[in-house]
Amino acid sequence: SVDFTLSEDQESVRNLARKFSREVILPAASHHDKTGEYPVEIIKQAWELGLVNTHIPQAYGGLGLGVFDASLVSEELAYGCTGIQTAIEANGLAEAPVILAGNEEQKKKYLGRMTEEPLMAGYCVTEPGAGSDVANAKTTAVKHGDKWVVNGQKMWITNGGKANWYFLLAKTDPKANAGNAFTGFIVDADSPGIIVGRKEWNMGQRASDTRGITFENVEIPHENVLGAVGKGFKVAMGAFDTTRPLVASAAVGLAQRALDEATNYALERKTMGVPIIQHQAIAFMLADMAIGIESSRMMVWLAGQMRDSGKRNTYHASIAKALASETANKCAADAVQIFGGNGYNSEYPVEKLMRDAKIFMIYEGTSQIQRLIISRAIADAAM
Ligand code: CO8
Ligand code: FAD
Repeated sequence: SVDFTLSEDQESVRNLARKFSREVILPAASHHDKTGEYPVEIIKQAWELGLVNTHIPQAYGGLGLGVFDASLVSEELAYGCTGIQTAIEANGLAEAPVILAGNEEQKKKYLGRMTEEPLMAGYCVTEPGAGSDVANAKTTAVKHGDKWVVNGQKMWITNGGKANWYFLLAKTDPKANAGNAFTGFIVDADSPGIIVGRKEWNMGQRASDTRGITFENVEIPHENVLGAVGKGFKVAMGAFDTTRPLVASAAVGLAQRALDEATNYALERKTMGVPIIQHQAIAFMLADMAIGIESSRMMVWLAGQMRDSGKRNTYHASIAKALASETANKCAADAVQIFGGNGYNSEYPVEKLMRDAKIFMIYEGTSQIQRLIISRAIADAAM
């Protein structure tokens, strides 16, 4: 049977996130966008409410929310500001490989501390020369006794300058195929040899901290290997099955915000003697936004529900991610259109939405990479 009615617990966590987002995140969004200041106080407050690290299992002090429930939270947080939401959810991305592949000690140590203190974490996979093509990443880890020595460069790391620890993907067998060449590690951010780059000044989501990280002879104890040596690629990819639906839900939150802003504006603004919402050209743009939002949210819920029930959801996660991110871009661009000249100006909220939306088609796998994954699944199913 299929039932989309939310339980009382789900309603209550969604309402908590909604209230926090509208009362705390949304009013501060413009400031953090203009200054690029990292939203430390907001993240602390969100952490106290249990809205950060939502996936950490109860055994390690977290709420242990599934992807479906977490998507209700991330959509709401994103409604207020996707820059702030990304900073928060990047913790979830760093934690996902630990939840998937970590042993008891690693989970206690690294997940446990996230629920004891408002700390941040980062996921270090992308490099200056390899983003979509993860298999081409060059950072190496070489074993010396009971330590691994890491050299290389990571790029575009969210929470790069704020993290207490990183998930790191490094090549441990350069001659093997992708599935056997990489190992996942947990790295303490204060390890000697880690050089954190400058904060990148991006088109949007400026509250989020994105940096390059250089590893120069960084020593990692063997006990920080995540899962089996050589099997890190699947650990890194497996995390996306959790996080791509959540990135998609954040895009839905942004799209919903664009629709709400555009609707309110269209009811107020008058031309040719009537509110512009009475021009069908405008009203139909709102209708198209709703079509995109409702269908994207359903795909997020499906991909999340599949993950939570233990089904392989890679194909559905990619559909949700591509659909929601492209919907967000269309909705934000149409909201700017509906606002006319005001839409192009930073005194109004929608130009920020348009700048913030673009990254959803790039990070966590570009729209082209989602189509690669989807089309490979189609071909596999047909064979
Ligand atoms: N689960 C388990 N195993 C997997 C998965 C998966 N989802 N996907 C692939 N594998 C396995 C394959 O089965 C294969 O195994 P085997 O060797 O045993 O057959 C092995 O991994 C290699 O897979 P492929 O042959 O498919 O590898 P390819 O190199 O051909 O292609 C992709 C892989 C799909 C192109 C992959 O490299 C990819 O997804 N690229 C995009 C990378 C990406 O998404 N990067 C995002 C970085 S993080 C980020 O952007 C964070 C943004 C901020 C977020 C904040 C909010 C969350
Ligand atoms: P490329 O891979 O060089 O792609 C360039 C273009 O070619 C794209 O349009 C792409 O879609 C297309 N393309 C590439 N390969 C194919 C193909 N096979 N078929 C068709 N088209 C193709 N990474 C992390 O590891 N951790 C993070 O926390 C993180 N946060 C990020 C935050 C921000 C703000 C940004 C900008 C990036 C972040 N990333 C992070 C990196 C992000 O995941 C990559 O930028 C993204 O995966 C694309 O990789 P790339 O930039 O190397 O582009």
